[in-house]
Amino acid sequence: ADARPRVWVSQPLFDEEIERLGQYFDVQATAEVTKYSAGDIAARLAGVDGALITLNERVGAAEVAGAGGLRAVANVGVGYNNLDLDALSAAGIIASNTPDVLTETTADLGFALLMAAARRITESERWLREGQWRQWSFKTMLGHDIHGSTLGILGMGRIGQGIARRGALGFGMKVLYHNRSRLPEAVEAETGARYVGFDDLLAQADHLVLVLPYTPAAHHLVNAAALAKMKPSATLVNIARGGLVDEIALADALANGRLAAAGLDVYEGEPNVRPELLALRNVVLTPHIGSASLDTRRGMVALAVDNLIAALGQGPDAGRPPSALNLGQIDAG
Ligand code: 8YV
Repeated sequence: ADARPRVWVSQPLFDEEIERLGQYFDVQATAEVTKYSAGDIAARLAGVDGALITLNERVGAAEVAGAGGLRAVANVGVGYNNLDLDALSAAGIIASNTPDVLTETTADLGFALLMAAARRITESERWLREGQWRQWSFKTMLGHDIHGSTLGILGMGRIGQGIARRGALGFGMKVLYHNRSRLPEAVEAETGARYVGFDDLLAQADHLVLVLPYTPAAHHLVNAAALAKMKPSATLVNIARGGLVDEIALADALANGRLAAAGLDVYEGEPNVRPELLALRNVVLTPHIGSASLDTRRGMVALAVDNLIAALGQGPDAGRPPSALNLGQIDAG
């Protein structure tokens, strides 16, 4: 019998990182992309000391109730709305995520969606491929400018700040942001962003990017009332979580000329995308690829592995605090 701590890895990741885990742990790897029920997750967690999971696996009170030996859950991803931190803390389980390593890659995708939506790039390509480009015309695919326009950022964490820099420094945009709290003046100066209230952000933005964490309080923050405050010429980009947007209201605004375009990487019912959105030409849809560059995905898994090694007190990282979300909240017991 192997006396080393046991670790479950919920999805196929990178082989070299599984091997690295294998230096310290008895690893239960997963060979195929797998969809788990809550019961499946509970059963897997019941037999291990640690778990490396993705946004697809929800871990809360029910999933850890029978997992007496579980001490650490490492989430591969910066967003952790799939974790019930209170339940994990109460059970003495260290939760960690992968901030920083994905910041610039995700900010890049936010900008790519903004540009594709405002300049109608995917719509143009589809039109061309459909053989509709029979004659050049002066009014073909007129979009809205990015340079010199006003960029609104809702949620000014690391990724929001990366988008602000791109807008201010690269495209000469006026950058406004709204956030739970105002940033220090030095950060505002360095990112070129100015703080405004939520309604002012909606009203003034030519392009609005959502980069805030999803919490129940933020559910459908961008609803019909919020969309009505935006300029009809505006674009909306969501690279955060689908639940932030009322997708029916968004599809309605896009279909009826109350919003020019949208770029979405995340959806309420992932991986299912609403037919109302699929039917629209003025929305760019990507399958949750914000952090999906090869280097960044490698970096995320490496950090999650480091976090697990540290949290379970193994190897050279023993004693290093993992990028933990709830260390201070755990009752030692
Ligand atoms: C990941 C993400 O693909 O980091 C996040 O919050 O949404 C993405 O980068 C996902 O979390 C993988 O688990």
